[in-house]
Amino acid sequence: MNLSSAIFTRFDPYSGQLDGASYTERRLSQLRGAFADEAAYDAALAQDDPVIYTVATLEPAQGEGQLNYALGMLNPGRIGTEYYLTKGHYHAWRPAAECYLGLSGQGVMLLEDENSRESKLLPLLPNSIVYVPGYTAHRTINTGDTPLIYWGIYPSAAGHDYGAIAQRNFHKVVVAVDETPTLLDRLEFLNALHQAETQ
Ligand code: S6P
Ligand code: ZN
Repeated sequence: MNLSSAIFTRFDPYSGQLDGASYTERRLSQLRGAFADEAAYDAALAQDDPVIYTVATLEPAQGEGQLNYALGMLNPGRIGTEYYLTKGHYHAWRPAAECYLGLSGQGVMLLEDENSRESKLLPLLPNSIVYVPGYTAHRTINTGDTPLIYWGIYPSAAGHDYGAIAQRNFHKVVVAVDETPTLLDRLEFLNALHQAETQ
């Protein structure tokens, strides 16, 4: 077995720092198309290009039976009424499942089954685990006021397929309605936005 030195690692459950990890940073400008309200997206980006989330990844080993893991840090905020979110993806190796563990902050996970297109909205909170089955698109959403910090643990062969989401975004959106996180159909939400604009 060819293990790297990452067989024991320390992390900070409040900042998302993970010793020895490689970091991916996603700024607002890299999330075009992810948020439903394009006008709100353009207006926000004209003001600033903040870091929306970071992912600290450790790959102790590759190959059959191995696990990789990542510590996510998703900032609080909204574009229009839609909460800050991750791009979302399927695993390139579709059967690969994943465990998400909430560490700090308050959020939800949006799951969408590739075949049935059925959606599930699950809380992602400290001391809770969300099991993401294979063949399921998954997106993390921060519905709180503080950074949402969480683990994702997945087979090393899982990979990411972002293209499928870029082509066909999730069917549902999570937006603030009377300050309450609410799951709506994307099309209904967009129609309501359009109607409000033309009134
Ligand atoms: C990887 C796992 C997470 C995400 C992270 C960022 O399989 O699901 O580490 O990479 O939550 O999301 P995304 O959609 O930008 O990769
Ligand atoms: Zn994943």
